[in-house]
Amino acid sequence: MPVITCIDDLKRMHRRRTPKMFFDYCESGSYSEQTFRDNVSDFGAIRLRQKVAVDMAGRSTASKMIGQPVAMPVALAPVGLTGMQAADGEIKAARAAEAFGVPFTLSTMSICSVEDVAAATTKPFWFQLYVMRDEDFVDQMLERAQRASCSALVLTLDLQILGQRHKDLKNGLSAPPKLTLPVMLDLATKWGWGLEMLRTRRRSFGNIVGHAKGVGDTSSLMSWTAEQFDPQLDWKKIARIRDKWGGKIILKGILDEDDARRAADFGADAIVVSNHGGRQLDGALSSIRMLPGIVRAVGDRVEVHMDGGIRSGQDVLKALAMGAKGTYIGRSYIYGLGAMGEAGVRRALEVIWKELDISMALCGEKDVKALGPHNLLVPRDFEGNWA
Ligand code: HOC
Repeated sequence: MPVITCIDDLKRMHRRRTPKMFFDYCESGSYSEQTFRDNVSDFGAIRLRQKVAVDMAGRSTASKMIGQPVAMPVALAPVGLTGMQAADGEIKAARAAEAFGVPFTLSTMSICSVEDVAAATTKPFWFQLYVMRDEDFVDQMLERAQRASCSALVLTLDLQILGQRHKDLKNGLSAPPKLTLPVMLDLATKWGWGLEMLRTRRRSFGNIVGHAKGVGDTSSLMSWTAEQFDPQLDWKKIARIRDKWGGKIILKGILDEDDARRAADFGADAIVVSNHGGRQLDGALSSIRMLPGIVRAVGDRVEVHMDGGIRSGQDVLKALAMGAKGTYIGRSYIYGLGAMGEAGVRRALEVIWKELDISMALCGEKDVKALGPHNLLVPRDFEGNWA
């Protein structure tokens, strides 16, 4: 077993172990992938301010996200097709998150259904929903998430239409994979993955099969979703969903200060500053670059979270110091899942937690809630040169 010291180690193992089409699904952005790359590289432009001779005993990363206690302010983001990275992937990720004490968010486009995950866990998780034209589907999903005792609804707003990811088209992404010659040659080297997949019955879209007639694989799902994502999404529709849900609601995909102010007026419990991991509007600025302006725009009127590009505890520290009250990791835990299943997700969380804890200490901070701009060195033009 190789020694795993950082998220990149898990990524290398994930690449070796998982079919190319699913690794690529995870490791891609839309079109030129500019925004996908910027999400990661812009974290590198921010530096941490080192402090010495400060009492570091009794540090704490514990905090709250939307009022719920978390071991560290890092949730597992909703990721489509997680159950294709490893058999029963959503269940494994949810269990790892539960054991660690951080929220798990189940995607509408998951392989394990909301009922599967509820049956395999003991604490409430969060459910992510797309706004679809088919109100019956939306309402049924809300009811299913309510029955599963999900403790927050994460409503994705930046996917009214699917951004094109070249790799998925070139690979013929499907779930389960269609057995073309290149796929079979690839699977021949990924037999551990294949054996696990043969042992589970969950190989298609658990939340959708049964509702969308004829939708059994990703190619059909692509057409179904292309028709279903609601191009006429507006705040009235968001309000309808909020009223039907009646619980905590997090609006995900905010990248603009006016939109953030609108979400605060709307009364969201939190917003997620996000460009969908660089998978939607290619050319949008990175989440971390947009975060400070959005935090200033909304003040304390709504809790601000962020996702996009977090690959280390240092990145988490930077986002929190820039004003986020919570962060999400997507690819960072998917690498772990693809590498080692549930143990890999746990490992990803441990790596990030340890990096966060040690970096906090070296910045002279004992409490994650006390992080702020005083911990950072940010280039003067970090925000301002993109007017
Ligand atoms: C085949 C799935 O959030 C993503 C997901 C949404 C995918 C919908 C179609 O891939 O970014």
